[in-house]
Amino acid sequence: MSNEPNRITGRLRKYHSNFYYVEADGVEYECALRGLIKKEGTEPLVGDFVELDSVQPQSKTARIHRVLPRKNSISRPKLANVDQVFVVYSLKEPDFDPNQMDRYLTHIELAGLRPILCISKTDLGSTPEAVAGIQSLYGEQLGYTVVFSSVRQTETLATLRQLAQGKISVLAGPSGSGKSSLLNALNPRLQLRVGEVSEKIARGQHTTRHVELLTLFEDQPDTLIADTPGFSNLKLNYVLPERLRDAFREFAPYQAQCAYTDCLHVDEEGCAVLAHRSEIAESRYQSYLNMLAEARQYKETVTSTSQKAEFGYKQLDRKGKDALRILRLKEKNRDASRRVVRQQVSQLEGELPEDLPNSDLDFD
Ligand SMILES: Nc1nc2c(ncn2[C@@H]2O[C@H](COP(=O)(O)OP(=O)(O)O)[C@@H](O)[C@H]2O)c(=O)[nH]1
Ligand SMILES: [Mg+2]
Ligand SMILES: [Zn+2]
Repeated sequence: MSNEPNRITGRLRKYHSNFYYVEADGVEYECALRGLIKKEGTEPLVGDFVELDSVQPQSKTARIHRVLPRKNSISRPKLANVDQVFVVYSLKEPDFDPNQMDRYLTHIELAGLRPILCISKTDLGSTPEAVAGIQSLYGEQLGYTVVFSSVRQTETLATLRQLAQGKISVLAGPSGSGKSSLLNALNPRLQLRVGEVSEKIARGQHTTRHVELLTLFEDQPDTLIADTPGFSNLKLNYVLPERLRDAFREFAPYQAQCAYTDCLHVDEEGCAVLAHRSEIAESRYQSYLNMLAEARQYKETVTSTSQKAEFGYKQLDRKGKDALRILRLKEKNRDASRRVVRQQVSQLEGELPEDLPNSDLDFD
């Protein structure tokens, strides 16, 4: 609650047709924005806690006075204060694809969010081997939380329910993997549209995309979840190779022993990761190589742009410019001690706005 009289705090749940819908003390207020907020550079995002003024209890309208500090944000869908992302991937229809799964996991890791794997449609003839294989790799070896679910076997939904409690979650995963069905199974009152066809129509060019935090349980206002139609782009064409490498948690135990700190674990001499290749899952390493090719291409684009003078630099977006500054710093300090350079680079990376590592999530 706020100290100011007549001000209340609530959570922005939905943005639609220039109105913000804020839930405060169990009431949904239709809100406009205080004029200066956008100028101050703090446009509210769904998921934000906001302070309301001009509260009209009868008409349930109010004005967003200010946005309270957020812990993170992602850009597509535009959301703030996200706790975790469920990657919903079916065992069948569409078939489970480990390399695609790794792409989702990598995007989420790079965004600094916690991924949870939800393997869906287990009723479609899942074999114990398939289930055990996924559990062993992603659960035991990599340490992710893995849940198996089927909307036809509602007892499988209990774990999902528990994991969602008290958190803001986002659903990601390929079209048709059963995301909307899962939400409907968890809360039948949601009545989300299910099935590939309707989704394609809903994504037509002239449809305004809007993101909404749904109430998963009527009695738990803090348990919120956003459905998304899936990613449109799973390419890793926005990170430098070193950052990509760091998103692979299985490299971590060996990485420090590589002969070169900037080792990418491909063919370098004295690479400790390569020395432990047998302990790293082949599918994961393949996924890494595929994404590394994209990250290297990105680096090349950034580097070649740096050779065109300032004009090219101006055309780079914020991310490109930051990447470029990091590259230049590394080049300039080639002779300085590695430790100092790394420190400067990590400082530079630390300076980036809080939403930068998140801004590449592309869920739509
Ligand atoms: N057999 C089976 N089919 C499912 C399950 N979950 C979803 N489906 C079907 O898969 C299709 C796509 O589901 P939908 O929820 O729209 O997927 P989304 O695109 O990820 O939201 C629909 O025909 C659903 O009926 C499940 O657990 N078991
Ligand atoms: Mg859907
Ligand atoms: Zn290495």
